[in-house]
Amino acid sequence: MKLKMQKSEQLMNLSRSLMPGGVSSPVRSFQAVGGQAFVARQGKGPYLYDVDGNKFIDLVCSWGPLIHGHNHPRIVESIVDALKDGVSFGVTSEPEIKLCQRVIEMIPGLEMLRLVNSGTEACMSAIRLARAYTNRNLILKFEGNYHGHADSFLISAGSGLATLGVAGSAGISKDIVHSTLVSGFNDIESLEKLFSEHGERIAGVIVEPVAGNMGVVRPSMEFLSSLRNLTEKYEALLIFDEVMTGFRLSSSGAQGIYNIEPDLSCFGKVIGGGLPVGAYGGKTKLMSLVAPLGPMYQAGTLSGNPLAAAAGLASLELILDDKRNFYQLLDASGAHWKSYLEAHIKHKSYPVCVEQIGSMLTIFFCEKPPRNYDEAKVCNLDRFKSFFWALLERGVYYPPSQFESCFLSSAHTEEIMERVAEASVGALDAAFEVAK
Ligand code: KE4
Repeated sequence: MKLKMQKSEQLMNLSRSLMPGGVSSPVRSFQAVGGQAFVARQGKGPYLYDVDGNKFIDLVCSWGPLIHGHNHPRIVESIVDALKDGVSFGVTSEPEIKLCQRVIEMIPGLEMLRLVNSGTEACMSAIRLARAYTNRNLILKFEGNYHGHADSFLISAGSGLATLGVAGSAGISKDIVHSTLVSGFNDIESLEKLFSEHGERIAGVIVEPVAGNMGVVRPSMEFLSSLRNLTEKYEALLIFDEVMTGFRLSSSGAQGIYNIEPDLSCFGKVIGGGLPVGAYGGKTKLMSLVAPLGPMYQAGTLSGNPLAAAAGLASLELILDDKRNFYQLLDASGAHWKSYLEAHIKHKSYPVCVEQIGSMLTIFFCEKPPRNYDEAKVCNLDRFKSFFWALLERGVYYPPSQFESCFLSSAHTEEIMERVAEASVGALDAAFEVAK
């Protein structure tokens, strides 16, 4: 059924005259899938409503933060309560202390944390700290990983850059490019080679412990343990970017699942409950270099904002209310959807595969689950585009990019997921029908 998009079209025309591409973040332009991006009006539980009255089951959930769905009453209440005391103080407030305390309690080995306003800020501060601590210059990242839009990261990055089909960004100075080494994700050989050539000059390695920004790509255990061993051997810092995976894959993120303790961790998304929060942290020995204690400067007008901290705290406390069951239900939703899809894909012999871990899932339009960015890039993007629109027309909003992950929430009940499963199988058939 063709979607009504008149109001979205009008608003996006106005928006395009005011903001680049009419968006505050590129992926929202739907540029990778063509067609008219919709304008959101309201979110409620698993649903997103647009300004034309269309109602979608939301599989994006604001790109990860909304692990309890839209407008969970407990999170709304925490924001309203905090609001009664004020929106911002510019001095420490109790909500930010409590949020830090909660995050530190939930991540084994974490001793100290600094709150910032985004995942980008968390990751850029973590690499600055690695350079400050080691007095070295080089940072090593992985193809297809995305750590936000700080200069050092916009080299062979995933997420929005992959979505737009660009490897890097204009405006990055040459010396920044030369200070960032890039290795293949899951490629131990290339990692060992880079360390043997540059090891003594590497300040830190930053990695998405489970990659979500080329679509979901699991690490091999050997890859993660090689990372830990090599960084220890060469005394470089290992930084886990858990902005996406933190508190999504388990109550202690991906590091809890793979049982590897990084030197620094970056968080975001879930710990803000939908409001702007990022954080980076590690042992006190490292964090004591951060101003005002030490020589590494980092600051932020609205860092630790009391409303955002209150929302993040409520988000974590909802998880802790029954964390075992919380993740079991989320994981089951993802697993059931995956097996339903795989049965249909097998039955129809579609060149499609599904990668899923917990409540993160990607449907790849290629034969086998990618193990790295090169393998993800061979996906059939035209087929993906037809699938995206066929699914949207069936009332399900899937991420508008092959190189992103779906995010499920506790609001995605069994009944909702049955509808998602039916619609996604129908959209696959439609996408392959079109191709005939
Ligand atoms: P932000 O600066 O967007 O809050 O976080 C950057 C970031 C850092 N690390 C990881 C692993 C991330 O996934 C992100 C941001 N994720 C993307 C979606 N894949 C945000 C969506 C967008 O850019 O609009």
